[in-house]
Amino acid sequence: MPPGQTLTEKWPVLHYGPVPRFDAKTWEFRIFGNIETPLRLSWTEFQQLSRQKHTADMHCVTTWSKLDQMWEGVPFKVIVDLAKPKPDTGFVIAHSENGFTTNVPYEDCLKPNVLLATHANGAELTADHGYPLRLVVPHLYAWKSAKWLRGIEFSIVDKPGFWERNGYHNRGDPWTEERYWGD
Ligand SMILES: Nc1nc2c(c(=O)[nH]1)N[C@H]1C(S)=C(S)[C@@H](COP(=O)(O)O)O[C@H]1N2
Ligand SMILES: [Mo]
Repeated sequence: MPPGQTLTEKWPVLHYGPVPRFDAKTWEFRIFGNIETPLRLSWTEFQQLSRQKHTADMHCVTTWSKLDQMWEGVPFKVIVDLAKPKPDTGFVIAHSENGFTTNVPYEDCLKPNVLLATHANGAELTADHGYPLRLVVPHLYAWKSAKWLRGIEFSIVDKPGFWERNGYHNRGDPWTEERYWGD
């Protein structure tokens, strides 16, 4: 366990704001920014992308950790191969419903267990946990694992997101307790 974390058996729900409704007819996924191939995918198209399963622990900055989450979804690498980010790409900005964003260094997104997940522990994500799609960056605090994901932006410059502008650390490594701004 990372320092200062406490094990939880149940899976807490944590986010700011309301749980959005999903409509497969109007949902689209945008891949944009500093890339060769901007794309918009419908829900049907998104579901045809290749998939993987990864088991990983989940660490929330409020000190709970949930071990051995089994995630299933589209590896971040699949998005990179479609998008073809330009060599000066430094950051990834995850865009979710209701304007929520979070920023992740590009190289953190290239770790093999970073997923755009549709399933957790063998079942479709529930609405509370991000249905139909969430980012999972297991080696950073869970606020980087944006629920209700609607797009991925590749950027040269960093763009701190919702929690990062509200006091959370810009990167959020649980092993070195990068919890809050100034840590
Ligand atoms: N869209 C969105 N995603 C979000 C958040 C949020 O406020 N909005 N909160 C984050 C935080 S702080 C945590 S700890 C995890 C919690 O995920 P869970 O509710 O599935 O446990 O979601 C993250 N993803
Ligand atoms: Mo969190």
